[in-house]
Amino acid sequence: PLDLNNIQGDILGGLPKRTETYFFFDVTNVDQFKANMAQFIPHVKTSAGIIKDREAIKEHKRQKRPGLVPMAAVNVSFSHLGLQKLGITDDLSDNAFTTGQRKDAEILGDPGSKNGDAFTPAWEAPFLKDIHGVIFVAGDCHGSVNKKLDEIKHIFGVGTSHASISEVTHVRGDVRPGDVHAHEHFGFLDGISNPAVDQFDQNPFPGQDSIRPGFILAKENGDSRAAARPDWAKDGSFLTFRYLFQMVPEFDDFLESNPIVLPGLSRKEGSELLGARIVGRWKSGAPIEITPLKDDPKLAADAQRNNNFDFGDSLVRGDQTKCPFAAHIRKTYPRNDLEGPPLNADIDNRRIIRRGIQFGPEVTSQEHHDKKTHHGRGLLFVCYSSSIDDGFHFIQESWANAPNFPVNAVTSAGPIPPLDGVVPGFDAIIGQKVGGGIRQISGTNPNDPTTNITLPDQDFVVPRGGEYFFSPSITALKTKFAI
Ligand code: N7H
Repeated sequence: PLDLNNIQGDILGGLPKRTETYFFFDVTNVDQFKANMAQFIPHVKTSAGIIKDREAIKEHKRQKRPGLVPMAAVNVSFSHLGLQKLGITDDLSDNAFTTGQRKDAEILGDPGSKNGDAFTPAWEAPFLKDIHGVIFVAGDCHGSVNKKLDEIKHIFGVGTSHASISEVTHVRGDVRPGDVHAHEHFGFLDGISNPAVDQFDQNPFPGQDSIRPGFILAKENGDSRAAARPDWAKDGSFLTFRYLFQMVPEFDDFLESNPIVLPGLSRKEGSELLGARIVGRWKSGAPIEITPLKDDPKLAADAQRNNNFDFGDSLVRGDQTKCPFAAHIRKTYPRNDLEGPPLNADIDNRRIIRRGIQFGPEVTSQEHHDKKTHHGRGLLFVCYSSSIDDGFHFIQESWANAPNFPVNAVTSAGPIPPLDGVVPGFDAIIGQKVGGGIRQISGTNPNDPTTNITLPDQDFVVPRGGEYFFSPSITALKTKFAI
């Protein structure tokens, strides 16, 4: 069985949160840092601790107590530069991690500028600097989180002459207010589909495929790179952080200006349908593969049904009537497009566990009126996997950014022949136009799956920073990162 006391809590379980602060730091005094770590490690919330927290939250609800359970949970993660700084030279066997995200940004398709061979992404200044690690604190309210973060900063002497780390920057995420608290800024319910991890998630929901723990945790069953990795990497996981800004008024304007025209649909319903076909789910969370023409909030709220679908053998038939190939959830987890005949591919190594949180204010009436973003908002995207090369990096480069995917997927019998006239196009949510090609998606109109729609030049999601990290086990923290 997995040792849940040894695994950081955000990986399996997820830190319960209404707000979360990511504190990015550099190590400035290695010996002092390792000494401070001994005091810090007891603060790190484990996956076993998360199970207890969940029970406390359930009990609080059962007793109908007012408000939220006060809590603040801490995790820590290190970049490749951070490991180097600490004198940890073992190869964790992941190219993206070793390269670092700033250098990987060109391949990811992030906007930026080139000077000779050197590419500089158009990111916020702090993320262009070296970052050694990130300490993040999640909790029920700003008060709880700030208090905990102050305690942690105190341990490392931040801001004093005996400091062992210095702040590079910090960013705060907050779930959205009121009814939309579980929805991201475009308005869609998030956090519905994550893989179930064997030995942790005991009762997966229908359609929530289980994967072996080694696809998320290093050196566990399923980790194809296990042999190449040092012993201390066991039960750690790679954390991908992306600072993603969302152009919400522009996205809304695009939907409003391009409603899908179908008999019986009002213009507003046509716009909602376009949004649903771009994402693959209605704003409620209901999957369009099950309910293609009309939202179904009851289905959306039913965990037994809201993930229980796949895209069938539609690839063989070239069918995107119910859900476009380019829909965000189909691009990022193509289910039976690859797992079904004729490919029968195993894509468990492409699964990621997502743990994001929103940042920034609600859209103001001024922005709505101007159809233009004036205030930064979006998603602090975080995901875990036992390989960034196979997980986030691959999904972004080879699926979301690739107009032909999944039509050009290669089978053991060779590539699938192009479907008649169908080039699926980019993932309109996160796909980036590498090389400046025209951004199109097909299949937005259920009545005419081959019609293309051209997306505006301005991406709806704009990356403004990020880094790749490794979240070590508690044993590794004690033996490699502390004295
Ligand atoms: Fe996505 N969105 O609001 O449109 N995502 N995502 N994502 N995403 C998902 O199923 C969104 C991003 C995945 O198993 C939902 O829980 C936005 C990145 C994967 O069926 C919604 C941003 C990557 C899934 C969104 C963003 C992914 C998924 C449906 C950026 C990885 C699960 C809710 C601002 C490269 C697919 C749900 C499955 C679901 C949105 C980013 C990947 C609504 C706005 C960078 C694997």
